[in-house]
Amino acid sequence: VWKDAMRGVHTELPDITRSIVGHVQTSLARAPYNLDDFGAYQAAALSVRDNLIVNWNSTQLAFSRKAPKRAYYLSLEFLMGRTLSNAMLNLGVQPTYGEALTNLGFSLEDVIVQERDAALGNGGLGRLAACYLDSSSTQELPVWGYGLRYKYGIFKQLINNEDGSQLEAPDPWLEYQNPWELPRLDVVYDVRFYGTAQRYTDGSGRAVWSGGQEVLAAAYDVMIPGYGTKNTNNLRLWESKPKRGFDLQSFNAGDYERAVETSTSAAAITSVLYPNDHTSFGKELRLKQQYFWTAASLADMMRRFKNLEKPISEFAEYNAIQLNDTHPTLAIVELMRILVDEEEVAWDAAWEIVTNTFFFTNHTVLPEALEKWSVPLVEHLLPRHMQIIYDIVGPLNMLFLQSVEKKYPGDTKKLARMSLVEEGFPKQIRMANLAVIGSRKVNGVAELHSELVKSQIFPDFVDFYGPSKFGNVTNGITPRRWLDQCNPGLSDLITNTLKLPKDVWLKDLFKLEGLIQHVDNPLFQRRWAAVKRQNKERLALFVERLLGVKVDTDAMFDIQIKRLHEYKRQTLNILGVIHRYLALKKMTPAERKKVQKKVVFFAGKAAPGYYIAKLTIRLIVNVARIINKDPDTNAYLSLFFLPDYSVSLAEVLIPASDISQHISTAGTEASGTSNMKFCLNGGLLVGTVDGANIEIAEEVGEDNVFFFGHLTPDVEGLRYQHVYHPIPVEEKSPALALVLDTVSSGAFGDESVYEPLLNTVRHGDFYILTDDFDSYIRALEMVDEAYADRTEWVKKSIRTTAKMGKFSSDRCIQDYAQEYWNVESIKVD
Ligand code: 26Y
Repeated sequence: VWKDAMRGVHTELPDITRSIVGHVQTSLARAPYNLDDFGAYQAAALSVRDNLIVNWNSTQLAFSRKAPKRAYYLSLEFLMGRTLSNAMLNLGVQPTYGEALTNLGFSLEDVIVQERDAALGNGGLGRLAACYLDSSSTQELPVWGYGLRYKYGIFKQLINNEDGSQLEAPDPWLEYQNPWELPRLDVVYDVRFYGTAQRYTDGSGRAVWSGGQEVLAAAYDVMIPGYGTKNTNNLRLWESKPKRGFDLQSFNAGDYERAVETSTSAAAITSVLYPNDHTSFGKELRLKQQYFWTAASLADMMRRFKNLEKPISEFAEYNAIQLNDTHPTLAIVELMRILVDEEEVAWDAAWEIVTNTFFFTNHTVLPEALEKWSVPLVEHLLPRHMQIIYDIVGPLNMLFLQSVEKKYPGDTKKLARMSLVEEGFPKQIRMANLAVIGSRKVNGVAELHSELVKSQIFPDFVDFYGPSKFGNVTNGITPRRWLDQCNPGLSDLITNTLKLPKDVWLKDLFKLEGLIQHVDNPLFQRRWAAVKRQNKERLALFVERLLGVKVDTDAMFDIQIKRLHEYKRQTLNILGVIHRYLALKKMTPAERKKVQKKVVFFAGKAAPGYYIAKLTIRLIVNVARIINKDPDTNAYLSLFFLPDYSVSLAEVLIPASDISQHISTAGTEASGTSNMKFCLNGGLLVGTVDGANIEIAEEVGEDNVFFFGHLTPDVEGLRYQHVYHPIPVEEKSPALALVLDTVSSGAFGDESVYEPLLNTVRHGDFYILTDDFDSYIRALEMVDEAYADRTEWVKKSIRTTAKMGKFSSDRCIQDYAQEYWNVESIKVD
C-alpha cells in the first residue's frame, strides 16, 4: 500500500498545477483569486520543494544503505543566490512549471524574481562553495556541506544620495519563511564554551573539560539537487540557541536582565555573517562561530559514523573533510579532542586519524587574511583546545616539532617560522600552519596561486613534508547556473548548434569545443551576436528601472564586478575611465564620432570598515554623476555603479558583457571565478597575468584575451623601488599624473575627500598602479580596435565560450573526489 501510494517527482502539467494550487490553499492558507506574485512564488517553491524532498529522502536512504566513504565541505560561507529557478532547472521541470504558472495567470519570470537571495557569503570563496555543492550532487558524489544559518546575510549596500558613499543596512533574509530549508528539530547538539580543562595524570594526554557555557546547535537542512539526476545532497546549516530559556537562579534573585542574557548571547553566535573578507580582526564572536560550527558538524559526522558500527580506527576510511580556507581549522583540534578524550584513542593513533581525514584549501596569499587567534582568547574560550594545540607541537607530538628539530638541528629561525604559536604580545596561534600540519593535502586554487602557496606562504613546510603534500585544483563554476540559467538564449543556440541534448553538454562542458567548427558560419555569428544584444537590452532595461536612465546598447559594455579591494584595483579602472573622459573632452565633435562608444559598469561591496575601498566607491559614483551629465561626451562614455551586488545581479550583468575586467596586481588574486563566468558567456577578458586569467588564456588562446601589466616576479622589486627610490608619477606616467591632478582639483566634488585614496597611488603604491597604468590604457585601446571589427569580435567571443570546458566545477569536484578524498559516485535510482 505504501509503495503504491508513494509520490514520485511531479513532471506532468496537471499534477504540477494541482500541486501549486494545493499549496496556495493549504500551506499558504490563501484564496487563489487574490494571489500576488509573491504568493505564487511561495506556492511554486513549496511545490518544487516536494519534489526535492522525495529525491533527498531517496538519496539519504541509498547512502545510508551503501555506507560509502563520505566527504564533507566545511565552509563558513555559502553564497547560494536564488533557489527556485535552479531547482526547476536541475529537476528538468522548468518549462512545465512555466506553463502551469502561465495557465494560472502568472509569468514565470516575475515569480522567480520574488525570491530573496540567500547571501550567506562575502564573495569568491562563498560562491565557490555553492558551485561545488551543485557539482557534487550532479556528479552523484556523497558530499555534504556544513555551514552556519546566519540570521543576517551579507549587508545590503545602499548609496548615499548626498555624497555617493556606501551605506550598510541589515539583510533579514529569513523575514518571510524560507521554503528551501527543513528544520530538523531532532538533530541538536550541545556545544561548550569556557569552563576548565583538567588533565589526567596518567600521561595519556586525556583531559576532562567541564563547566562554562553550553549552547545548542540546531540543524536546518537545505536540499541540493543535482542536474539531471535524482541525487540530492544536503547542506546542513547550524543555528545557535540557548540551552535553557533562561537562568532560573538569576530569575529568582530578581535579576531578569541577567536571566535572559545567556539566551541572547547564545542566539548571537549565528546572528550575522562577518562582512570582511581578506582582513581578519580576531573578534571573540567570530571565534565562537568557528568553534560552534566545527563542533556541531563533527558531532554530527561522528554520530553518522557510529551508526556504521565500524571501529573508530577506520574513521578516515569513511570520512574526508575539506577545510574551506582556515576558518574551520578548529575542526582539527576538535576531532583530536573527541578521539582522545571521549573515544579514548591513544594520542598518536588519534593524530594519525586526524591527519588522514582533513584536506585544506588556501584561497589567498594576502598576509592580512591569514587568521591568527590570540592565545589568551583561545585559552579562555576553549581551554581544552589550547592544551591540545600545545600538545600537537609539544611533548606529546613526536611527529612534528621534534622531528623538525631533528631534521634541521639548530635552525631556530626555521623552527620559529613553522611553529603554531607566534611569539609576541599576545602570542598568537597561526591557523594556516595548524591547517597544514593537520591535513593530508593542501591545495591552492589556480596553477600560479598553488605555486605561490608553496614558495611564499609555506616554503618551510614544503621543505619538511616534500612537495607532494601540496597540490593544485584550479577553481571552476557550475555551467547550470552560470550559462543555462542566466543566459537561456545562448544555451538554446549552443544546443541547436551542437545538435546535442542540453543535458549532455551541460554535464560535459568540453563538448563546447564543437562550436569551433561553426565559427566561420555567418548565420551562426549573427545569431550569436543577437543573443548578446538581447542580454545587453535586458541589462539596459534593468538599469532603466533601477536608476531611471537609458543605456545605449550599441555601445561596448565593459564590466568590473567583485568585492572592492585595493588589490583588485577598481581604482585603476576608474582612473582609466577618467583618462578616457579627459581624452574625449579634448576632442572636436568630429573626432569624437570616431571613438568607440562605451558603457562602464561597476558593482561590488566594500567591507564596512575598509576606508580606502569605500572611498573608491564614492569616487566611482561621483565621476558617474559628472560624466553622465556632460553633453559633450555622454553619447560616447557613460558610467554606472550598480548598488547591492549579489548573485542575482551577477546573473543579469555577466551575459551582457562585451568585455570584463580582472586587473589585480600580478600575484594577488588567487584565482578569480567571475573571469570564468564572463568568458563562458562569450565576454572577452581584459586582465593581468594573474590567477586563473592565465589558464583561461592558455585555453582560449592569447589572441582572445587582452593582457597587460607587470608579471608576478617583478612586483616585489617595484615595491622596493617605490619605497627606496621613488620616481614621481609625473615622470613615470604623465597620463596618470594628469588624471590624479584632475581628481585633486575637485572636478568630481570636494577636492580634499579623495586625497587619502590618491595618496595610496602617489606614495608607496603598493599595488603598482603607477607601473601598470600606461600598459592598461594600451590594452583598452586594443580592445577598442578589436571591437571595431565586429565579425572578428564575434568570432573571438565564440572561440572563448568554446574553450571553457576546463572551468566546469564538475571537473574540480572530480579532481577533489579522486585525488584528495577518495570518494566514489553512487547513483540513486
Ligand atoms: C579571515 C577572514 C577575514 C576571511 C574571510 C573571507 C578571509 C578571506 C575570505 C574570503 C576569501 C576569498 O573569497 N577568496 C577568494 O576565493 C576565491 C575562490 O577560491 C578565489 O577565486 C579568489 O581569487 C579569492 O580572492
